[in-house]
Amino acid sequence: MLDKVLIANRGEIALRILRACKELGIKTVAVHSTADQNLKHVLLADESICIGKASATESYLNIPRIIAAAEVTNSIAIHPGYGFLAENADFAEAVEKSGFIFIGPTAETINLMGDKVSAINAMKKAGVPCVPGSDGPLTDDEERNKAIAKRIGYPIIVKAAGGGGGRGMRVVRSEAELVKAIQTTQAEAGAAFGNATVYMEKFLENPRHVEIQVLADGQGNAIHLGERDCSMQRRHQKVVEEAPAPGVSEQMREKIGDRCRRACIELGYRGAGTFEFLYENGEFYFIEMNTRIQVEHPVSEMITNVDLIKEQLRIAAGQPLSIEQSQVQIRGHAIECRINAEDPETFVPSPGKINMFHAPGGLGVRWESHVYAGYTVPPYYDSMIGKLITYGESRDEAIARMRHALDELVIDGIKTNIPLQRKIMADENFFAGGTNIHYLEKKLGLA
Ligand code: MV4
Repeated sequence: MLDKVLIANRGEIALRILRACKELGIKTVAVHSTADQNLKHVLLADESICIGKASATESYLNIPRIIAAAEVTNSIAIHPGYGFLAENADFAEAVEKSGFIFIGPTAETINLMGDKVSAINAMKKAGVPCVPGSDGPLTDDEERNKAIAKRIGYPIIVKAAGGGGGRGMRVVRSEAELVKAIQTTQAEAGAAFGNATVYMEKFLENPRHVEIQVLADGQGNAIHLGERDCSMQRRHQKVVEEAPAPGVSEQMREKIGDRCRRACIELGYRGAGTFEFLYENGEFYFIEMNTRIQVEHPVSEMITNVDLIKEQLRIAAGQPLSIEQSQVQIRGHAIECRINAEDPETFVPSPGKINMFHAPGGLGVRWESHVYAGYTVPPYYDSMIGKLITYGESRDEAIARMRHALDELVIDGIKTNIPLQRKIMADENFFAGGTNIHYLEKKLGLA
């Protein structure tokens, strides 16, 4: 096993990684900004190092500082968590060139998936179903672009190859708008991502966001752990996630999961990964692959009993996967509510000191958070301060547990989105299951 792991992240995911390391007998190094010396995982780690000022660019995004911290602590490997440097190929490369293990895929794989055009091409080749599209970058040939759009059929969407996660996209509903839309998206993409490459897809009007979790050891073994439905979102920020996705049958799951599993083997993928799909009328359409552990990984853990972080650590240590596909059993249902320090109506961040704090509990209730009574939520980072996950034998049971767990959870002194989560858990359409990516914004009167 790895002797010592440096955790290059903060908040709940840093604590989650620390717990997995402790279970495996791995020593831990916490790196933190000047604003984060009182983070729970910093206090619990074997060693901790301040790597810079509060601003993320000076600390959690500062590659030389993080590598220097790994050097002075004799760390073996670096876990990037999610966000920050998790999908930065230059970081993965710098880590490996400095003689440490990057807990994730190779820099080459991160680059391949970071360019959405090359990711789609690789997936198409590997037999993963994709959205009908341009199958490559658009050129400056206006007639060619019009012909592609005509073949796909309007409405289409123009997307930046360097974008992803909702940045750099434009919907086009008729040929009259096409040329200008491509030019504008190219200009924006060049400015935002330093890459003006754009491509085209059929625009799906009312899809759900369903993603497949995979694990691969880079030694020829890969498994899928079923799907998650992440359609309950606002402005590309997920609010509620669940697994399995309502209405996805075991046969559909096995079919799409096997495609993802085989693609991992064909690509030589290593680590945890997520295949993002749009799901409409019973069909899956690949859009992007995430090469990191994701915020919502616990719902997959709850229905499979596989510890995804421990598997990441084992894979990084060069061990083969501890389970094969036939041992992955999906059982029950799990729901995750993201808990944010923000105004539940305006979504304005609400940092500050937590006075009273009570964690929920009981059978099938999991609280993933670094916060405690007396903790001050700093204003410099993401407003997510915890994740409440419930498990049940059925979806109804998971929802019932979430309702009472939200009632038990007390975070006093700052504003949180707990009232919004209670509203969602009381929503009849959420209860019915299968709402699409536009549902929450419509419910809130924002779309
Ligand atoms: C789409 C789409 C409809 N059709 N692609 C937004 C985030 C990025 N990952 C891809 N996105 C979308 N791509 C086609 N061909 C609609 C979206 C989309 C979306 C996707 C997932 C979750 C939330 C979303 C919100 C708005 C739009």
